[in-house]
Amino acid sequence: MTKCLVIGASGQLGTNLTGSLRAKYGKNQVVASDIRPTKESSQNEPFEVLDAMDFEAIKKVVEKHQINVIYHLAAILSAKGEQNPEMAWNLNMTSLLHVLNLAKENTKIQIFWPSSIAVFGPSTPKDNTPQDCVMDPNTVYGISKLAGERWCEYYHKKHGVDVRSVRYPGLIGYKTLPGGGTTDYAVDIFYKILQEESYECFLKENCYLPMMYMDDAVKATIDIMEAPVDAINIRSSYNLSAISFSPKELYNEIKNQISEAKISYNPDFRQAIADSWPNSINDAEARKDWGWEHSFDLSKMVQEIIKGLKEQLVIH
Ligand code: AKB
Repeated sequence: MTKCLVIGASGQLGTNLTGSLRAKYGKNQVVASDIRPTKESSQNEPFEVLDAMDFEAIKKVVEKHQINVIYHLAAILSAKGEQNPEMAWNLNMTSLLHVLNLAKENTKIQIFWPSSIAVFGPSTPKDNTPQDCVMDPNTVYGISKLAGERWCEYYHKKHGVDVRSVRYPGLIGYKTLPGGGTTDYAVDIFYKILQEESYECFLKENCYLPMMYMDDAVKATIDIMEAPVDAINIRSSYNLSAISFSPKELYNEIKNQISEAKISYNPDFRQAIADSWPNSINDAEARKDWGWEHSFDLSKMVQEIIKGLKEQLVIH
């Protein structure tokens, strides 16, 4: 019987993933955890306050709830990581090594750990970026994700740990706000346009980045974890792709539905991060090995977000 622990359950992906895992396996089969309780955590039971930097605390929660699957999502993302590189490196690496070491002690525990398109860098081929190519990340977040991928493969080969991973593109959802990423503009734009009719974008209008709607990201995460063990041929991390667009294309799609929408561009330090990442990703291996397919294109995603956010913000 699957019993999951989600570390970082109050974050953007964590909130959505926890909900879907509970719908699938049952509420009590999925323990949510985060560094501090949130307003909602009393309705989010089972919930544990858990510091991902504390090995003994993670071990205690795993033993208490007899966890056999850990989704370790806690991390500092690209933009925030550049403000405090040492803290980003420490959190991203130490917490990953804690869950890998736990699974090394008990190989019945399966691990999901997210990597990112941030593992790529300025010398990486920009278009249709292959699974294996030059990787020279120049953000601390990207460096930690690339190092993390090497650790995952190492723990699988040396210690038989069943760790699985995907390189997420920018994730776009409306239920929870992202925090500290470079692709966050693609979420912020919806809130600002619905509330204030205009948005000032921190990236250039023609800056293409790989992106994915949250429902697709959750589906990919559950699909890779449920795939038979011999289908998983890549133990570092799989390229994963859905859509690629620029701020201008996203804005045009939103304007089709909200004619008053306005945008201006004022690129900041995040532009250099975006410039170092691919425009689009080749995810043939994920499609071949475990049957990955995305469902949301740009227009379907925009419709879904505007509808959902209007209900959430009570705008008519
Ligand atoms: C970020 O922008 O830092 C993240 C990512 C692409 O991993 N959304």
